[in-house]
Amino acid sequence: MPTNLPPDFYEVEKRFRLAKSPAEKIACLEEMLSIIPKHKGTDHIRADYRRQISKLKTASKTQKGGSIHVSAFRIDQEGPGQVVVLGTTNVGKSSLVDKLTNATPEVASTPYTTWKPTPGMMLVDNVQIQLIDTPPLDREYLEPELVDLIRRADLILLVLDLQTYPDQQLETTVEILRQNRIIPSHLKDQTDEDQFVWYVPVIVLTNKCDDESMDEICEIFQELLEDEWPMISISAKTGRNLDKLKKAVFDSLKILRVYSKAPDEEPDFSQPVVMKNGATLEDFTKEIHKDFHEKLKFAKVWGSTAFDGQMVQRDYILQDGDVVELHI
Ligand SMILES: Nc1nc2c(ncn2[C@@H]2O[C@H](COP(=O)(O)OP(=O)(O)OP(=O)(O)O)[C@@H](O)[C@H]2O)c(=O)[nH]1
Ligand SMILES: [Mg+2]
Repeated sequence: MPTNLPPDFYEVEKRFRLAKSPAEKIACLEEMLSIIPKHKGTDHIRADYRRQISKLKTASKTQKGGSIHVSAFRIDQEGPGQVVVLGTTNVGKSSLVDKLTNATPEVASTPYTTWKPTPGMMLVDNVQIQLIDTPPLDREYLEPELVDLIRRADLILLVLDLQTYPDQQLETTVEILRQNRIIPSHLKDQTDEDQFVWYVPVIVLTNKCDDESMDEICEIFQELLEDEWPMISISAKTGRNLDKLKKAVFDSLKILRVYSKAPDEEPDFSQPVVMKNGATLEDFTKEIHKDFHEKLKFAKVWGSTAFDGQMVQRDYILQDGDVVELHI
């Protein structure tokens, strides 16, 4: 990447990295193309942006053309993972997604309200995590595409209504999942079937634990399960323990945040690059731009396992909160 780029280029580039839709991405790339100085040194970058624009345009045309059926159950991952909110009817799945994300799924006291999944983004500190509200799990019928969605998920939030036989709901839900060869990953050791099954991490949420008066029932329920399940009691209605839930989701996805900075500048802590635990500096350069990946000379890191400004190699394992300055 040329070093003499105007500051507004970096602003647009940041927006591009955060852009969700193809249209937004195309708009940012076109803006970057108009800002970037036109000379020999930038030829390959400009060509790269043009290629990306035409790819995105072709992809969106194919979708608009109507020749491809886009199912409501096919939800592209946004952010570092897909978290599926599951449970039997009326337990408060839609209420939870409504409370925690920018989505507004329908909530109603009557059963079987939700009939298609609705994704929304939940802000945890400075990271947007995708939650998906789903139709109720039912012994009678389970949409095959919902099964696929669950199998692909990075985490299941299994919602129970604490006020209506939560033990039966848990049993029903786990049985339905098992019938579809989906096993909570913490039960892996107790499972004989190790072929053709999908292990997905699960956190049980005992919902409708609106205030202290519900704590006793919740504790009894927890004891009943002998701490076998990762469990948090929450209230989608009053917001109880939702911060605890957000932290548990973040931890479960096993992710870390890295901040890039230019020499002699402060990092922007509102714009992390989110990576999987165990990611290296090499992986980080790929996220930023292929030029950094190919031409990296050295990098300086500020963070918990590096002393301030320490020079590190490509195999350096990044830590949550690291600030990285790349030099090419
Ligand atoms: N008291 C209390 N009621 C809640 C809470 N969360 C949801 N509800 C109520 O429970 C009912 C069902 O809520 P929904 O969010 O529609 O439940 P759902 O699980 O999405 O239901 P389906 O779409 O049918 O599967 C509504 O009347 C909500 O107001 C909660 O934390 N406390
Ligand atoms: Mg619903």
